[in-house]
Amino acid sequence: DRVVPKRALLSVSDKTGLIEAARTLAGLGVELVSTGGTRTAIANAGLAVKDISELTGFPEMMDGRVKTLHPIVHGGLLGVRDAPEHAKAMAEHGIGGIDIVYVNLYPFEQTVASGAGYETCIENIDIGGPAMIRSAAKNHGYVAVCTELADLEEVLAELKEGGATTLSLRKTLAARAYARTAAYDAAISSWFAGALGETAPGRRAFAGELVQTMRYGENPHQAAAFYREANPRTGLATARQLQGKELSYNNIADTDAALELVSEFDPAAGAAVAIIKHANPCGVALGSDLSDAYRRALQCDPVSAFGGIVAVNRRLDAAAAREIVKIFTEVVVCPEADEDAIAVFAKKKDLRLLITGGLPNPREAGVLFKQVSGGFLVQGRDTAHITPADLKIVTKRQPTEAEVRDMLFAFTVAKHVKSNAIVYARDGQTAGIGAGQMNRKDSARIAAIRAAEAAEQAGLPESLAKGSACASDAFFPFADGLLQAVEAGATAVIQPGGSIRDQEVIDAADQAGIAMAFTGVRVFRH
Ligand code: 93A
Repeated sequence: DRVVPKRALLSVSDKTGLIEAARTLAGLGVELVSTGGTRTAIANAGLAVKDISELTGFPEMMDGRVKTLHPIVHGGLLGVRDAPEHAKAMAEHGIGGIDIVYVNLYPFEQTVASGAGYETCIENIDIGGPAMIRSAAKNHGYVAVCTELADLEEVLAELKEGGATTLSLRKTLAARAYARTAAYDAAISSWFAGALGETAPGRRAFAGELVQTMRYGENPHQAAAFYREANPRTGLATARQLQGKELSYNNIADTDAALELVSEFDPAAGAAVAIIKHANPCGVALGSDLSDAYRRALQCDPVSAFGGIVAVNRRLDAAAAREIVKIFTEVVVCPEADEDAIAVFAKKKDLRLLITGGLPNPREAGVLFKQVSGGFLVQGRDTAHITPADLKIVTKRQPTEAEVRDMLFAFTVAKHVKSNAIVYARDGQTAGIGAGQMNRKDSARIAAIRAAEAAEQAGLPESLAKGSACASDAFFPFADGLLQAVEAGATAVIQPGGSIRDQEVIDAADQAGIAMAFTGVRVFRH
């Protein structure tokens, strides 16, 4: 299972770290073979390196389109050393085995991202590179294939330790290699689809570039990875992590939920903070500034906020940072941050700080995927946005202006709460959130309990839901859920409407003397 490498083929566009790695390989007695530019770089560093043309007997030709596409190269990569027939063919045709391959591809993705024209993009489609990667990966029984510097460094570490590569590492590298070539081809096909004006959502399904493989997924026994789309919208995929451990699968999912929620609130209109736990918000608030918004968001459910994820909709300042670090927080995500805010977090080594460079646009069209057994569902993003003009007041009592503001705020939050969702909100602050229950009445009841407990914890005389607006993500099928909201202290209700028992629910609202608005739009989230 151990292979003592004699020859390595290096052919890289990104030459970062190349020389040092080449020097280590040479020092370990491995012969170096390279293509034009890579060979020149290595030779200029004073290392012995063979030109691929010396091996193939052919010059690089056609503007480099054909450099490594030759049986001498692919025979050396694919030959099964222990198979007598293969060994015979190798000997007969003068094919020497290649034991290590380090190839990173023409930068197609970067070329597209730079806005390059059609011809330039086409010229940056690497053919020989992926072919070598795929050959080497197939023959991982003998060949170690590296598609990025970190891979080669793992190989070098094994060589330094035991003078050979192990089968287990070669297998891991092969899996990574095919992930890389798959992502590369996906980027090409996705770019083509765009260039041809095709917008079928399925086209983008596999257009992912591997960002990170994780130690595990939702649970420790599940493998996981994070992929970035070829041209990602601003958000999690564009985030830069300034500190803290690597993000886990759940961290990424929750951070995304936090960011998508907070981006609903226009930063020009006010500061907003969302605290997320297990994919649901446990507190969301607007405020005079981010510190104020954070304190108000925290007040809704300080118990759940512990170990939560905080997203803000504005440039993060030091005062808000000082508020946030008062309790344990897993991740803070913001569009931008002041230097002194960053300095506050630096003292909390475990906290991950992410800066996205902007907010995702909640109105931007896009697609969502959900896997089902043997297939996947595709749907458009939920870009629903309700304004005062969309509201149909169905009760005798008209809502006050403040109630309308709270209704819209609560409904916006409800859009980001797992169904069945009930959200009580008052003065731009969530008072109680009921998420993920199988019936709406239970969600209303849980939200009411939260609002009462939050008041108790804050030493307030009455439930935070007193005088609140209550949002429901879908219609109330019966009056019971609405009555529950009334009992909790809501004076206004916002819901899609559309139940066959709407009239029953409207009558109950009139009887309770509250105001109710229909949105005509449902915001389920499962
Ligand atoms: O144009 S190619 O598709 N044809 C080839 O035969 C070939 N072989 C290696 N591109 C090819 N490569 C790529 O050249 C490698 O994947 C690498 O990205 C690049 C390295 O070229 P150089 O060593 O001249 O800088």
